Amino acid sequence: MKVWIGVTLLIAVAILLVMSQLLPWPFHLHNNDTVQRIYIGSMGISNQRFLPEHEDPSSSEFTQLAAQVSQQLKLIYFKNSMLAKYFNRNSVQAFSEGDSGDNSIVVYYESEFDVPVPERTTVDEAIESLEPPAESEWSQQGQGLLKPSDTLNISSIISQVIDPRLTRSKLTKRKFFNIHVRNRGIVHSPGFPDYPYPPNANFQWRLRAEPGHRVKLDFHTLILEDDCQRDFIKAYDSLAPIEKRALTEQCGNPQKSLSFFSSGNVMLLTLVTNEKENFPGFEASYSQIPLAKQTCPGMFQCSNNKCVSKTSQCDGWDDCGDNSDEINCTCPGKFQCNNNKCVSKSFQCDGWDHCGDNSDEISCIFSACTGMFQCNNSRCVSNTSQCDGWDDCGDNSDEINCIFSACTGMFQCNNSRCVSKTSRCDGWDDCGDNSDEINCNCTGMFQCNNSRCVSKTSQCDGWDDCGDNSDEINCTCTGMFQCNNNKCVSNTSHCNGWDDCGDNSDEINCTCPGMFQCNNNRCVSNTSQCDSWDDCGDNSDEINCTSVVCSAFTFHCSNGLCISKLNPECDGEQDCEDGSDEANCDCGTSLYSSTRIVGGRGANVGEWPWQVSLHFKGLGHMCGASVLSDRWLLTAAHCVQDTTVYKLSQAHKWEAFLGLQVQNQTNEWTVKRGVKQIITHRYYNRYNEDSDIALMELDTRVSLTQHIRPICLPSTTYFFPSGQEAWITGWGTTLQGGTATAILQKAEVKIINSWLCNILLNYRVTGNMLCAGVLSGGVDTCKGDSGGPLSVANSRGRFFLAGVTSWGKGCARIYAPGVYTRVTKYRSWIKQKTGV
Ligand code: 4AZ
Repeated sequence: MKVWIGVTLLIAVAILLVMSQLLPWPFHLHNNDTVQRIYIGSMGISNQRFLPEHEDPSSSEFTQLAAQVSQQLKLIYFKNSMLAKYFNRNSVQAFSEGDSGDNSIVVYYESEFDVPVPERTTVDEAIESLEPPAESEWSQQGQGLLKPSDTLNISSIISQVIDPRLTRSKLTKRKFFNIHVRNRGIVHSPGFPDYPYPPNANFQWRLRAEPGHRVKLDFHTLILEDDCQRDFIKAYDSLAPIEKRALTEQCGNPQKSLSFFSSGNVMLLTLVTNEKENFPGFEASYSQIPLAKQTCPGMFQCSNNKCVSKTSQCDGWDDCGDNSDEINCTCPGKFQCNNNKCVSKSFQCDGWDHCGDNSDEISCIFSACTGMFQCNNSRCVSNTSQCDGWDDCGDNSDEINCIFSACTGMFQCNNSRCVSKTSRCDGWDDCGDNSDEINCNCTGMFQCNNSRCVSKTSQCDGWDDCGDNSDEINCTCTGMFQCNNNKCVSNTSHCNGWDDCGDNSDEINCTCPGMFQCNNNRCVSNTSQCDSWDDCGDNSDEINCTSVVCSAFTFHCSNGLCISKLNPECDGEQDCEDGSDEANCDCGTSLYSSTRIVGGRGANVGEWPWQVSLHFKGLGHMCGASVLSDRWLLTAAHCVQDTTVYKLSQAHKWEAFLGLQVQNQTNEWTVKRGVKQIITHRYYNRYNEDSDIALMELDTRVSLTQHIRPICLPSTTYFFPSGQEAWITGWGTTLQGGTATAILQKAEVKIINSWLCNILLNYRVTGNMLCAGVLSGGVDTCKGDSGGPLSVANSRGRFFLAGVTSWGKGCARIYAPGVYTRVTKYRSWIKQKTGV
């Protein structure tokens, strides 16, 4: 075992060496053994008055005072032999009014040191424990360096090593904004809401309220990358990014409302981004509020004036909600975590996260675990933990390189774990390394490559019964056509224009000698081209025709002429001579049209601005709808049919919530409206759900914003091909028979061929319906989603309303796609009733 510990240590040292070359510049190694370390601090000065000129770094007042501060800081450092040895330079960043009356000022500065690697912690500690020198000390210390008149009365000092993410060498865009918070105003990330924020940026907004006031910052929108190590915003109760003064750090798309208060009259907001994936960013409003008088007797008063128990201070939890109970903390005799919690020093580097932010487990230098096994992550675990089949270390390092021991009465896995003998060859990886699933026998059955046993008839039936497709490889199809997925289909299926294989392999490499080959590979007569009939079934014989007769497959320009281009509307190119294909295109875009968000089922704020939640008074959310204009919504007719108990057809009983993301969480951008009238399609058939479409007119118009925007309506001839990706959204149930969700959900589905869908749904799909879903099941709309949109993006990323969520055979079942009202069929009706 010693050999292994030795090797592990060697590897660890090698990794550390390699890592040191990759670390951001403040920690870059200098002449082999020193690192540059940057400390950021603030200092209260009680014998200097803050002047408006001190805001301007180019003013003589700024430079003069900055020089004095640098000089005096240097003297403070020089009192400590270690700091004196490694000090490099100071630079003053900003000044603000002091707390203690007119004649005081606060200075914010950076100090740079070149520190030998082993001394980093000692220098960090020395910097963090700096105390303001007594006035009398200057006369001895200064010794001619400072004239008495130059001496600054330092009342407080706070300084700390800078967050390394703020000094990444790639942060090429560094910008400061000075904002006076006298009147309410807006601060937003560059480009918001039209463009994503820039990469590799370090933007700092310095917010200054009038003396005797606090700064209040309220976020309306915050949509950043999910990983805070990459992109984040951070607000500080200071004008400099001092960790101990951090009010909050945020990334991703937090759902809660975010409001922050400073304790004094300044606040710093920073946005730091890396080179990868840029998101819409943030928008926040700032204002100033007068400092409140003491109102929390016997308790701690938060900056937002909330009263919390005194024990809440510096306990590592944000009890105030604005983190003001967790700033300015010190931990005498203890280890101070990055979140300011104080934990015992013995918890440092013990392999467990006592801080809650893991800051007690980073920057650890490996030490020995006497009499115990040392994990690769430095944790010490009992020697018996080694090779017992369980990951006691947390990084599995106690379970690698094991020499096997016996598992009495059980099966021993290759990773040494013992599992029940019945785990062998049961098709499940009980060992965790699949060793219980190899070398299996399946008597009378087919043995899959993953060792599962399946019926012999499962072989070559076109379905992956094994789970690893091994029952579908090496198949031969005698007298039939063999698909790429090894399914056998009739020879006549080859090149018949239909995807009989399921993977379309019967429809590729087709030729049509002497005939016209359609895009779906079907062969049609040459005379079928441009005859205004869709002979191909995918209209490909009717596109790119020079002279076109108006038909069901052409776009009708407003001047009466027709063009054959498929879906020409709002594609950014003028196709009609009169430009009518590009008119009325202020629709179908969202905050997300320039960035693509993948993963996660919860929708982001502003991602589906046409989504509406329809509440029936007393019952809450019942159905979805789509915004068509500032006055009209489109929903499903079945949502507004009277039941024996509820008069759902009565307009005044409905409330429409626009710009909503989380049910019952309204905010500045959500709008609630009553409904003036409901127009149900007169051919709505409650027995087969044909014409399941209804319009709702709002009682008053809404303002269209980035959170409330119409979706584009497709023209009568707009074509949504099978296989095209579409998005379903809604607050409906996430399980059949389950409850509705609070957060708006989104999922990607595909348009399903109507002919196939009709077969799957027992011939109940009419021409006024459109199917969409995932044939393998698991993704679908369900109860409560009805009336909501089926949104499809065009070539320019602009969303068109392909369908209105209508019905289905249960929800999310295999081979049972959802059914949507086909909006193209109702385009003229919508125009006639609403003018939209
Ligand atoms: C419903 O009950 C419902 N899977 C809506 C859509 C679907 C099924 C049911 C489609 O409102």
